[in-house]
Amino acid sequence: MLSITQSTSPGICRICSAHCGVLATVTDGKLTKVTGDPDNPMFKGYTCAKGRALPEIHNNPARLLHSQKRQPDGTYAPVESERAMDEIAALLRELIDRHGPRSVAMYLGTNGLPYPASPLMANAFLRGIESPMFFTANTIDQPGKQIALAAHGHWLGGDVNFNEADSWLLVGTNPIVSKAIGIPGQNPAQRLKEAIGRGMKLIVIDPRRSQTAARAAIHIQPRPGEDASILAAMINLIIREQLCDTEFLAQNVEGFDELAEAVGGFTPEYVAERADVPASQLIDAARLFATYGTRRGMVNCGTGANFAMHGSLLEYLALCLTTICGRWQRAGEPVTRPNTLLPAYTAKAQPLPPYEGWDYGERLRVRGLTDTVSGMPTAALADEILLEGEGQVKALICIGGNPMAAWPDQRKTQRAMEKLELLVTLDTEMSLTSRLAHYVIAPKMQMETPAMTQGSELIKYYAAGTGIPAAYAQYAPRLVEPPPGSDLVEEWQFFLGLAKRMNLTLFFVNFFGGGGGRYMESPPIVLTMDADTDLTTEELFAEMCATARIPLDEVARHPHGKIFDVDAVVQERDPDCMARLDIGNEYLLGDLAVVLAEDFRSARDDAAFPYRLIPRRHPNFMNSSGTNLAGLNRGKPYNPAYMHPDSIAALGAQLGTAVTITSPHDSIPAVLEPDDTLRRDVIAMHHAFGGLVAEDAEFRHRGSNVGRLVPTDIEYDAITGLPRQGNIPVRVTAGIAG
Ligand SMILES: Nc1nc2c(c(=O)[nH]1)N[C@H]1C(S)=C(S)[C@@H](COP(=O)(O)OP(=O)(O)OC[C@H]3O[C@@H](n4cnc5c(=O)[nH]c(N)nc54)[C@H](O)[C@@H]3O)O[C@H]1N2
Ligand SMILES: Nc1nc2c(c(=O)[nH]1)N[C@H]1C(S)=C(S)[C@@H](COP(=O)(O)OP(=O)(O)OC[C@H]3O[C@@H](n4cnc5c(=O)[nH]c(N)nc54)[C@H](O)[C@@H]3O)O[C@H]1N2
Ligand code: SF4
Ligand SMILES: [Mo]
Repeated sequence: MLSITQSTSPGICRICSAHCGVLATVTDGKLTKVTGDPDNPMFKGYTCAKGRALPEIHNNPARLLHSQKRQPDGTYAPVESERAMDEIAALLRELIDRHGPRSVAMYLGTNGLPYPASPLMANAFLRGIESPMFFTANTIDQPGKQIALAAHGHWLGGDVNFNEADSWLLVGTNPIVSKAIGIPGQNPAQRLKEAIGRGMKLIVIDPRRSQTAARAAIHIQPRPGEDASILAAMINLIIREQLCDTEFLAQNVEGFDELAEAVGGFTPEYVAERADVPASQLIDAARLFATYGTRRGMVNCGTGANFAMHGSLLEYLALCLTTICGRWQRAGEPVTRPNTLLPAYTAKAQPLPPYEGWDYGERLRVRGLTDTVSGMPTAALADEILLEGEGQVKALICIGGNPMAAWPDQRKTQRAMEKLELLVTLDTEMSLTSRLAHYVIAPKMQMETPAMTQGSELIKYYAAGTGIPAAYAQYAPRLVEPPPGSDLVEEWQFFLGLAKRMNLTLFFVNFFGGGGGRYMESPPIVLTMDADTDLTTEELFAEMCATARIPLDEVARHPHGKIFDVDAVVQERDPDCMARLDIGNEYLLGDLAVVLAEDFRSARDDAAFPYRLIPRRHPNFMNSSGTNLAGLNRGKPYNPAYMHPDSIAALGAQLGTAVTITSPHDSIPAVLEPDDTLRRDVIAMHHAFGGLVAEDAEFRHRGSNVGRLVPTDIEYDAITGLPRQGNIPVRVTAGIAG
């Protein structure tokens, strides 16, 4: 008789930052089922399609079970991981000897998140070889968030709690799908339903009636790219109508007159024309946000709004709007995000003053860009690889990221990847980028490694409106063994392995604060690692949590996760505190003058590019991940070009028509799909699809690469280098250009 062993245990899905508590079933050593965990007090049984696909993700036939090495003929053959480390360490040593440490760069993508030790160890390794070239996906995401916080300062009392607020403003973000910001990511649809049931009024600014916008009390559906002018108009109106929190301003804020002056030109009528929305709606939104209810909420912006240029300004205006209305947690109120696996801290009703946010540290050789609080400008890394001369990048190590799918200017990116003397990816499959790599290191997957929620807590330092709004934590041990016969390494172990071979001493630093370490709530944990270091991931996690408010052992005693009874209340400000938040930053408000001077009419009426292409997230895919899984793609592995049905009809096209989408920079093939939630003058597409540059013909299987349409050196944020990845002017023509 066949004997079947089966067990079901609590685990954590870390595909996105929500970190849902799940139940994972392992049958005969294989992950066979993942469902929501009804006994998890935070998620109460919630998961999404991606989390439930974790078995398919782990057992994906395309998954790499051995690291791969490119052969002289361009094919790949398995290489033993220890051997790969020997060879890569030798190659790195040689490159550093020849070209200096700056020739080695690192890029950390979104799949650092599931493995909290991975980004820290990768960073320690790069510091160990003394290279400053550490890049992350953050600077092609919403780097303006950290720039704005540096210019504005932080409120040490922390965020207002969404779960208690009476109003909230969301700008170009769709948290019901993305779980990213504003509405707490822990079952956001349910959180919003509860809030609306309580009487909350949600305001959403989005050119698309997104899943979130559909539930809003006021949905402003503007032309894309007008968010800074809309926020400026709201601030202007709130100031003119004297709806500001004057007491809060008097005690805590400087720069009010500068802000009032800078927004003066943004009248409702002017912005109504620019944004193509009714002026009355802007007025209603401003009044509602400023006055409705007693427990009032905050403003959060997402990728949609951040990509349309002026991202740093936009994020700054969002903070200014929050601050003039006094929307921060006050003395005597509970702390919204009290830390659990992070150290306890004393929240105080006082500002942490602004700090240096950009124009320091390592200088890039292009576009005058520098290191910043949001990190090094990733959109310039391809240039750093292509540009010959002193300092040129010759080697790139990519951790859980996919430049060929996700970076702007795909053609340039491919030229750069092909030019590298050494490209190493740490990836679970032969991703687009891995297909150009010299070595692909095959890592363990989520359920094969221990898990904890510290990373999900940590993101609160990155932006207001993120992180877990409760003293919640969960720890889960390894739930399944890696597939039999496989040879897989955890990412952090790979870097330790390299360091040992290169005789490096590494300083692994876990810091708790914002501003890239400039703003610390508690001292960092520093671990020294060298040739004698012998650690398990479990031991490393224990070290990373050594200063936790709730000890990791205690958290582990509650396998379904627990909301701890933490009595954290915002304290009165220190009597000698003189710090102020700044809402008058000269540089960022200077960008508002640039917005005001824009010739929006010519841009709007440009017959050569009559549509604007905007981003949106796919519920079933995490950027480029998951598209090759039948359970997630449901027979549609590509990213359609969504257009309003009337606009499709006007083109004489229909569902499934193949078109060419052309920006001033480049063009891509795509498949049309009607979507009546869109404005008639926009096209929406998911990013991170498509093949390599020569594979356009496969667009019905691989989809289309939106980044192809985006130049990195024409329109970009002067501080972060973030190019215009949204609000892209395009035209659509039937048929595929040859
Ligand atoms: N045009 C346009 N461009 C954009 C965006 C947009 O909306 N429009 N969005 C931007 C944003 S917000 C971001 S964050 C970036 C994303 O940029 P990236 O992070 O570079 O891209 P991803 O597709 O998330 O890359 C994830 C990679 O991790 C691999 N992977 C999956 N699971 C694991 C694992 O368990 N371990 C490891 N080591 N690897 C794994 C996947 O196979 C994939 O290759 O793209 C940006 N680019
Ligand atoms: N399911 C899923 N979840 C994800 C991801 C994923 O790929 N899939 N990716 C993760 C990542 S890396 C990130 S950074 C977050 C992103 O999270 P979000 O920022 O919430 O991203 P989206 O869900 O695309 O929502 C962006 C919204 O902006 C709107 N928009 C587009 N252009 C404009 C504009 O010019 N102005 C305004 N006001 N709105 C505009 C779009 O219509 C869309 O509804 O999501 C994360 N979560
Ligand atoms: S919401 Fe995020 S963390 Fe939760 S199941 Fe889905 S992908 Fe996983
Ligand atoms: Mo992102």
